[in-house]
Amino acid sequence: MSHNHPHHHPHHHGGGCCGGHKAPAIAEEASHDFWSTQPVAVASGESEGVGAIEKSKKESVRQESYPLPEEFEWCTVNLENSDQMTRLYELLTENYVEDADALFRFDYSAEFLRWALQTPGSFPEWLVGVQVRSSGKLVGFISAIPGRMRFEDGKTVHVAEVNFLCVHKKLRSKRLAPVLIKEVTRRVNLRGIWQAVYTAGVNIPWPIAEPRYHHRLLNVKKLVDVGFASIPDGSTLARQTRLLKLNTETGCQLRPMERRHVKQVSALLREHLKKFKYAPELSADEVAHWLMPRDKVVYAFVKEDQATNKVTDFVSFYALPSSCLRQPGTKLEAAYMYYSVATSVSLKTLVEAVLAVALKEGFDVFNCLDIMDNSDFIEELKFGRGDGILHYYVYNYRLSKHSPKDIGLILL
Ligand code: MYA
Repeated sequence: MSHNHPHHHPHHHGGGCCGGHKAPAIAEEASHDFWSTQPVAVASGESEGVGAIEKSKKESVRQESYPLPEEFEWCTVNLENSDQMTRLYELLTENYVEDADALFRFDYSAEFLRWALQTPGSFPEWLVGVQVRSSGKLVGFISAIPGRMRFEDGKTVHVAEVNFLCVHKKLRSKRLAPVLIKEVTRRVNLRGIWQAVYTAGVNIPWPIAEPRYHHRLLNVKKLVDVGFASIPDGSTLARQTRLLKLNTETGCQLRPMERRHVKQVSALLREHLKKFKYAPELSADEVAHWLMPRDKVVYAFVKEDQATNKVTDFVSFYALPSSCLRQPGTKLEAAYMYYSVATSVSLKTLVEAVLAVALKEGFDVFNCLDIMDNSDFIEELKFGRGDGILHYYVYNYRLSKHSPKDIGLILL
């Protein structure tokens, strides 16, 4: 049952097929035919040279789409059209991010994709597809949604948040990804936006932070059965299960977030995000979009003061299952820590309480990155160090290298 792999298998979000740990040591010196032509750079000293790399130039944005190989054509994916939604769902469930050992592949649900991509102010033409001309089959995709970021120089910048870059397995290594990236850049520029943020498992020029995933095992037996975790040498399943038994009597009363909480939650979050050097600025509408509970997609809970009914704390997570590739039909149900703010109790207490909720809701594992204040609870609550590294990037803005603690943004 055990093998000499670290306790937890990697399963990193937003990553390429190889985790940072598997990338060759010379990765950063490798030549990058595409990335070496792009406005990406890290500032050398503390906030030295921080700011936009290329000036905006709306007149010189290309008006026509970039050319594709003859057999393909561009399309815009409309998630309200059930046929197009199905085609996107299938492309991603069959071809999106896998862990380094090819045991798991992300299985973002259709409802999740609607939540992630139909956001306040989003632009339909930013959901960019590549299809086969003769059959209409979707074989490539990249998405962007609008947002605002506050960077280390204190400036607030309109950005695109880029995600779900995917090329069908049969069409890999043909340089389609750079065309998708250039095309989404063009469409973003046409809306007058010149910066972007994105995360990936791959190490490309230049990550501004490299946090690591940590995993709190909830259903130990299942995680061992599917190969996500293994029993340490000399231990047993029963022993590990006992060791990882959750405290379900935290005394911390959480209740599902409702519409009426949005204003207070927004104020708490806005204040909290000021602590970080790289953080989103979220309007109340955006907070409602990102945090109002949606079954099997996003879960958010508030803690209210007993006497005044004021919201003092909130905690949230999103649901992202993965297909277990060696056990067709089996899904690994993973919860991912999302935005949370603790003021009346410790973050540890809040997370401990929400772990019990996640277990009750049927999640097998609860994941988080060591960003924001998460190192305050990672060890005490028995999260295990994963081997997935998530790289944070920014396009066309020079920033200095950040410690994971300075990161205040969570992309899906
Ligand atoms: S991260 C999730 C990425 N998706 C996956 O990992 C799913 C599984 N893999 C695939 O579908 C393919 O392997 C992909 C590459 C599509 C990833 N980010 O076409 P190629 C560079 C950026 O021959 P393929 C996410 O969604 C690579 O270094 N670049 O390769 C965030 C090389 O360039 P260079 C990447 O394997 C996306 C070139 O592509 C990534 O067939 C943020 C090779 O192209 C990657 N994850 O396809 C995108 N992987 O030679 C950037 C490979 O220079 C957004 N490459 O090294 C930038 C901002 C744009 C908006 C700007 C607005 C102002």
